[in-house]
Amino acid sequence: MSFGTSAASRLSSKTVLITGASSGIGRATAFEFANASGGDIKLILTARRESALVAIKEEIEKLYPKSKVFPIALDVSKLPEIDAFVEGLPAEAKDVDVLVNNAGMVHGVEQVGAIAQADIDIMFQTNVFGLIALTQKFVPLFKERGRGDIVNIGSIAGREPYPGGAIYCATKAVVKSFTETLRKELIATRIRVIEVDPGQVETEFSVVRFRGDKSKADAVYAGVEPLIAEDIAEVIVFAVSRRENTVIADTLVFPSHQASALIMHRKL
Ligand code: NDP
Ligand code: 8X3
Repeated sequence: MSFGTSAASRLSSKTVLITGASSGIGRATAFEFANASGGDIKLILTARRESALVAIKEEIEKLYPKSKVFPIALDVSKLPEIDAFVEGLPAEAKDVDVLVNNAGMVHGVEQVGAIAQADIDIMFQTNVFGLIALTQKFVPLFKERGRGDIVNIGSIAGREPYPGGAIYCATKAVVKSFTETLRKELIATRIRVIEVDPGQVETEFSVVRFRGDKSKADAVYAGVEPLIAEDIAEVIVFAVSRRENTVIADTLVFPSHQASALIMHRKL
């Protein structure tokens, strides 16, 4: 999708850091920023799978020769790595304008009483502690420069918890609460705090939820047409490319068959 010249000029020369950029929404967001800026953009792409990031860099730089992509391995659940990552950013990409906190995951559908501690730990470490730690690093830098955008990817799950999602839903509720506090704390600045809450999007997310069981992951989408990662990428890039005084504070994005976390119209 093209947002025209205003969006392109607002994104021009920006440096955008995206976590969880190796697949799904993060990957699509990288391509969408490159497209909407007309290629005049620097992208720092992070995730654990560095080879996937390198492949995305090659693709984007080929499609948009003016763009510059920095693929950097980062496990956001490993908090000590976050300081080193921020301090080690390449000189030409140090001045980050936009932080997209997208990395996130769900493990399992067990109900309370049967949830493995390791699953609780990894969901909180990734979805909550990693997001908070990176945000803590960039808020002072954005304050010094007097501007910056923070985009946090929440979920319908953070608004409407459901059975079998106690931990994942709780992590996304934390994201919502943290994001709203941050927006209030930064009210006197030009730092924009944006939350995008997707409904059902077909990515690797469901495969991770079912621990690699593709048939269970696919069953989630039986009889429905879920969103694709690009739909959410367009919303993220739209929000960031608004006029500087405009904050798309919060969005909830469903596919048309979905009206809540569990209310779906299935054609079976
Ligand atoms: P994907 O599984 O396709 O992508 C998740 C991304 O997060 C991958 O790039 C993965 O990369 C990265 N990631 C996971 N764990 C870590 C970690 N410890 N450190 C760094 N990166 C990590 O799923 P989506 O694109 O769908 O998910 C993106 C975001 O959207 C998540 O926050 C998710 O909660 C949210 N969301 C998704 C919905 C959906 O239906 N798909 C709906 C609502 C919200 P790697 O494995 O290489 O580290
Ligand atoms: C992912 C959406 O409804 O599968 O955040 O939890 S849901």
